[in-house]
Amino acid sequence: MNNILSRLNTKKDGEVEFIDVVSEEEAEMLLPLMADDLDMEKQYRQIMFFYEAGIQQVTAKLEILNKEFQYCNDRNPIENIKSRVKTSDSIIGKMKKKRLPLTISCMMRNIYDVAGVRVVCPFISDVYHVARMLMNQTDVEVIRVKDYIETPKDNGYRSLHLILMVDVFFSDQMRKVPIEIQLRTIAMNFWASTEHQLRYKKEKEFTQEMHKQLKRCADLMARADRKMQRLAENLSVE
Ligand code: 0O2
Repeated sequence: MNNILSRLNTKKDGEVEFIDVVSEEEAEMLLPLMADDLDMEKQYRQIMFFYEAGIQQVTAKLEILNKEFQYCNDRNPIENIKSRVKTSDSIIGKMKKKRLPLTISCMMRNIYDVAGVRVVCPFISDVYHVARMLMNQTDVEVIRVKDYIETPKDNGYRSLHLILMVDVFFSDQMRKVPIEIQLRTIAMNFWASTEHQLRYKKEKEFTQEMHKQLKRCADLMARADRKMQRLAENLSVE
């Protein structure tokens, strides 16, 4: 059995060392864009290119929606867009946690957030408006919606998560690329970004009290969002 990811040796600085090559059979099945005899490093780059192309496609769609809204409403429903391709370390960590075999085919079938786009909007209504506009496009297939705004996580995390399959046209074929889109307000993003930094301070113990305080901060952010939403509605800027 080919085990590509387990043969990627990630060095301390996050760089990936490539040790082996994938079989012709697996390359053909999973990566139809590739020539047969590419070495491991090129194969890994090809896969990441596939996801990056998906990110570019979604980002372009979002930018068009943002501009169109701007022309009609004199304001932007998107504050900023950030994207990333998951590091090999992070992919391997997630697959190990899910007890999945460390193969590329398994990664492609089970890990939907290799390509991720984060969209930050001013108001809650913008989050849902942008999500609806995106999901209604004919070359986009909605695989999963997790609404952590309607139902926040226990720790207070709020965001709207979509998994979309996006059609991307390459020189000789169309491929469906899975992308995770996280949409949230500026306040939700402030909380999530700072909470992430605190949680990853590994030298310090994350106590129950800290957990409680963070939950309170999340609730404060949510209250601010609701107030801003009401103001937007009163001023008819939604
Ligand atoms: P990173 O570095 O952001 O990529 P799945 O197997 O994907 O269905 P999972 O991973 O539980 O299950 O998916 P979920 O809950 O829909 O979303 C996971 C991602 O949401 C995380 O990615 C974070 O980006 C974000 N997220 C979820 N919960 C929290 C939270 O409590 N705080 C913060 N700051 N972000 C959160 P990763 O994979 O953890 O990492």
